[in-house]
Amino acid sequence: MAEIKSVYAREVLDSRWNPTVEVELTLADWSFGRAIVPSGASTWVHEALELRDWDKSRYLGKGTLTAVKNVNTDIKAAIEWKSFANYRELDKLLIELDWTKNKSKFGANAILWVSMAFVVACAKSENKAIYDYVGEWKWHILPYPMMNILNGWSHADNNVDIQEFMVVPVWAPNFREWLRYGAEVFHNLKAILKARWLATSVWDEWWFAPNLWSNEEALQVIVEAIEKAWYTWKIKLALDVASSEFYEDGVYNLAGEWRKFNASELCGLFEDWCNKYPIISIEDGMAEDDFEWWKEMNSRLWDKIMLVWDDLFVTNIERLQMWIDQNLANSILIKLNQIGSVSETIDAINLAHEHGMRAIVSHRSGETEDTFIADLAVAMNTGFIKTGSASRTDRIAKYNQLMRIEEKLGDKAQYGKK
Ligand code: 2PG
Ligand code: MG
Repeated sequence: MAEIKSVYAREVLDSRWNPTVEVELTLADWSFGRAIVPSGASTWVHEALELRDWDKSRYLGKGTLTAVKNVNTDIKAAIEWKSFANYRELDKLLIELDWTKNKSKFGANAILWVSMAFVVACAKSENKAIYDYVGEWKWHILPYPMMNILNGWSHADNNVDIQEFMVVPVWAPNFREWLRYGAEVFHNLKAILKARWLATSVWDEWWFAPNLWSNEEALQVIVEAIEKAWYTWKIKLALDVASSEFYEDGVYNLAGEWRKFNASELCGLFEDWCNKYPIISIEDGMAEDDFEWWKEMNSRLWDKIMLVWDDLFVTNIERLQMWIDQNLANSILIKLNQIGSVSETIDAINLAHEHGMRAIVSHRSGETEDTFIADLAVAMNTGFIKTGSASRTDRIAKYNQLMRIEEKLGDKAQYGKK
């Protein structure tokens, strides 16, 4: 049993200069845990509620003082000087106290901070690393890093329609080397863009966001950068299309290149790209409402690549189960703040794994120095982590934590989830 001595929340800032909340939690044995929750830009209707103040006089309405107050009053009163057998028991109480389906009473951000901080404190109390405390496995898989290096749509102000282009180093002896390959491609890409007088400033997840002639040109420049770094065949590609964002009434509007596609044509475009480029994963390829067509996309690409759903499943086991029952899912993106507690996140990963699906632990576009997701990916042996580009500390912090974990695991580290 772990007894909570104190819990305290304060407003801090995320990587986009928007407020978020940090929670500090101390157990009766003085073990201490701190957590900060990130925030998404391409959030979807089914996500748990991220509570904002909507007071326009502070941070353009994005203040988080209401959520802070919820932790420092109601949640504090309910959990201080109480003992919990584990984080599941604490999460259960918090979820019951909130009682809404999307955690809108306290805010998913308020509940998740407490849930994460408790896990961190309990791990300290048991003198374990977080991945060890959560995972309880005898062995651990280091995740392939899905490194986002070129972007468009809601994550940038350029003319590229597809939200994320990621490099995934796969042929290297260890995690540290995967990272080096990715970083070298990033620097080569910068040189290529610069030589063409294209923008090399970096955006939210610290990727490049140049204006290009087409979405395919993004794939071409990245492949060029991979070749220039001498990593052809050693690095694969992944896309987050986030297609719901440019879908309306049956039409996918790739406005940046002045082309409109119906679902069949868009599937055709993906098939073509998968034949021409080393793509191993496409996230949110079809719009959420375009149900018939994502069935079609599944039938065309299921055996070739990971078909990842983010906006559709929102780390929610009920939603995930619905699609599993219809045999329509092969991979899920996992974001703690989409569902709002550690135990529900772990349940979603377990459910995916039980059904032979891949689960990819992911950051949000607005991040912080918190490295919890690095431990979570190793704890749950997901084999993949998506946590941004090889630049700027909020993303690098996760990669650095994974290098620490790799070193600590020594010969217990395993590589190469198939
Ligand atoms: C996504 C994420 C992370 P956001 O769509 O997968 O890249 O973006 O946090 O804005 O939802
Ligand atoms: Mg996504």
